[in-house]
Amino acid sequence: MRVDVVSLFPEFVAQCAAFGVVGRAQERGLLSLHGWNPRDYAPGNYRRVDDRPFGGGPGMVMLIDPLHDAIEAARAADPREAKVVYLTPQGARLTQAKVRELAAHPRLILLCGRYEGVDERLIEAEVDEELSIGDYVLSGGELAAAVVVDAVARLQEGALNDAESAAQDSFEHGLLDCPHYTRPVEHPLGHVPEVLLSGNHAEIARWRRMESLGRTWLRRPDLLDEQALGKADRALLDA
Ligand code: 6GU
Repeated sequence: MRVDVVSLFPEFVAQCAAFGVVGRAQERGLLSLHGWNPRDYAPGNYRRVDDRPFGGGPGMVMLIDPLHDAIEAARAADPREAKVVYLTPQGARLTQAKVRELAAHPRLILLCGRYEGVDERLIEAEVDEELSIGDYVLSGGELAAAVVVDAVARLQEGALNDAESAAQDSFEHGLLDCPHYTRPVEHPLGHVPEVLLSGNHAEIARWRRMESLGRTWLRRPDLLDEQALGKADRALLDA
């Protein structure tokens, strides 16, 4: 898929995507990332991209035209239709379900705001969806855009190795992951649960599922909706 990032700091998002699974996805041609700086579309020697808010108040608001021209330049760079996503704390919360939906688009344009925000008319005219990555305030949308890029890149077919795909599967069940252990079996900090050394794959699967359910119950009970608990879980709990 192709992702265009419209930002005053497009290199920042590119750096976040340069390593690990996401960097490899780019090398494999599964993700192409492009940056567009609204400052390059701002006129005059000052290359102004923001101005004071009408009605008064603190901070600055990003101007319509430099953002508009940057978005249109990004659109024109590829004939496929792009979904335009504005990263803002006012957006709907990003979930793994939303990530799966975004990852299926051939193109995304991620719009990052700075300052107090973006002129509302630009959002109304150009933006398809507003997304937030959580209930806290960041200085700009760049970190959130990097989060979206990472999450959609790893879902591209061929981005993950077998081992990584397996780990992905367990989270896709909507529960928290189980604990993991590796060598040595005995360590001053403790030893590895016996069941994991038993070679009994059915028992190991049951233990892992129980740990996932228990952790989710304790840490994130909000995730334990009707859908997450299937017949297999009832069977586990009854056993
Ligand atoms: Cl998408 N942007 C900003 N500036 N802050 C955030 C956010 C986005 N999501 C959570 N906090």
